[in-house]
Amino acid sequence: LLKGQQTVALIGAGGGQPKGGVDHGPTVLFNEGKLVSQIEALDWKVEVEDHFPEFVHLKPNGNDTFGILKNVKYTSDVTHKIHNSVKKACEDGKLALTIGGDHSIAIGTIKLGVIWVDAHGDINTAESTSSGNLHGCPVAFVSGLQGPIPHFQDWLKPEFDLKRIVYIGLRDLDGPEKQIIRENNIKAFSMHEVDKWGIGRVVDAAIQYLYQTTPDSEEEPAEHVDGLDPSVAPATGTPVRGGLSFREGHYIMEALHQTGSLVAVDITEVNPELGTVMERETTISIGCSLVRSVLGEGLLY
Ligand code: HAR
Repeated sequence: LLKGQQTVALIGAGGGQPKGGVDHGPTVLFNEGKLVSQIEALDWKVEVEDHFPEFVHLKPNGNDTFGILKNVKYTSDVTHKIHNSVKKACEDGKLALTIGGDHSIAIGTIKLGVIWVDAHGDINTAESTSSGNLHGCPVAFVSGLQGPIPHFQDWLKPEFDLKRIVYIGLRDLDGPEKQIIRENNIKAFSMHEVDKWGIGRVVDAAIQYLYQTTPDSEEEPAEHVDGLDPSVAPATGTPVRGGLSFREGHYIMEALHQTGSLVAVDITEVNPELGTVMERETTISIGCSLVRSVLGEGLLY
């Protein structure tokens, strides 16, 4: 499994949307969650590249806007750095594991075929967004649905083909996002399909689909803790009821491990500043267990 890779490049990220706290996701998963030793216990080498200290200096400011979009230069700077780190890790044959942060970081991490596990589609453009939050936009940015935007246009090549993304767990799309998904024929399994077919069949179909559309067959799952139901991952900025169960979330990770084709993983939207002490701990611990799961914990063969 994951042939050839022995090293996880653990990349700490942050940035994007204005609710504080989510930037601390990597720090709490590393320190309180003891993520590094958990990964080492699964026989992987770990190289940590925590960008958080640099991002603190970049700091968003109120004037950093483009139309309704907020924190544009800041998010561009952050995602550009993450992009370089992920690219380098993949070129060196390491598994790039990026810990958010919010999911604007996908602007920097997205690559070949992607399984996007989330309550949200995050495919808004500058025109369709009603919040102006960049974490609602990364899929539009990387695919070119969004035209050139200051700062991003200096480095981002919007070449991602929308045939190479599959959504799982959707249940909170904005009206224009539904239209964008339908018009572009994007493969999507909402919670309705998860209920109807069960997680096993949905994940099989998602993987099959990507093998057809992504001939080089390398995958990246982007698991947002808000894909999970808030009862299992409560400390997150945009919780939506009716999500994936604890086991469904882990099943996805195990099944992706089994493909042997993973190049990168993103875990995002853990916000340690939200919720009660217990909700915070539950969410940190599920962030860590999703990582262990995608590295093969829990699989016998
Ligand atoms: N659709 C809303 C917006 O564009 C909310 C997006 C929230 N996205 C995430 N991703 N939390 O995980 O603002």
